[in-house]
Amino acid sequence: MPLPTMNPLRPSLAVAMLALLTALPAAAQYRNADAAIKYRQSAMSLQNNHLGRIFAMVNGQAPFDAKVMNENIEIVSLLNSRVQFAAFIEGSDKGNTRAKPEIWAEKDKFSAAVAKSQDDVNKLVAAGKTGNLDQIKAAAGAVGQSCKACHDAYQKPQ
Ligand code: ASC
Repeated sequence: MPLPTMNPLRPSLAVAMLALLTALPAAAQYRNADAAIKYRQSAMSLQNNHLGRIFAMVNGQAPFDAKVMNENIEIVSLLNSRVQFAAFIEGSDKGNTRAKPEIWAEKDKFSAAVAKSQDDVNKLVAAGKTGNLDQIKAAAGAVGQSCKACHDAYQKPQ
């Protein structure tokens, strides 16, 4: 009996498989919605901590040290660009979370707010590299404002 010949993938099937491959990991990285909620709360907590160290230097409550400043900016940048916003997966609007349903209902607006925050963090990274405290101060202020704008719009009050 001849071996069945493999049909080349139909383009539509290939596209569907690609879509599945790229869509799967986002949800599959978390055991369930609660795990995604905990993950993003952990990221938020770390961002708050490292932003706190940045603001302490910017506001003169801690001595300015460019190396320490850049280490903290680097951590915020990593969390903001790769960690924090990966965890707002479908179905994680319910549970022990202050995330408002608008995050999922107005995805484009939320994505724009996320992009703005990442843009501001990128500017802080650039400012950090200059080592100039005034420039860092201005850029950190903008990051603080975009954090606040997003929380005002998308975080239920405590
Ligand atoms: C932080 C933090 C925020 C912002 C915001 C700035 O460090 O956790 O949410 O800065 O408070 O206004």
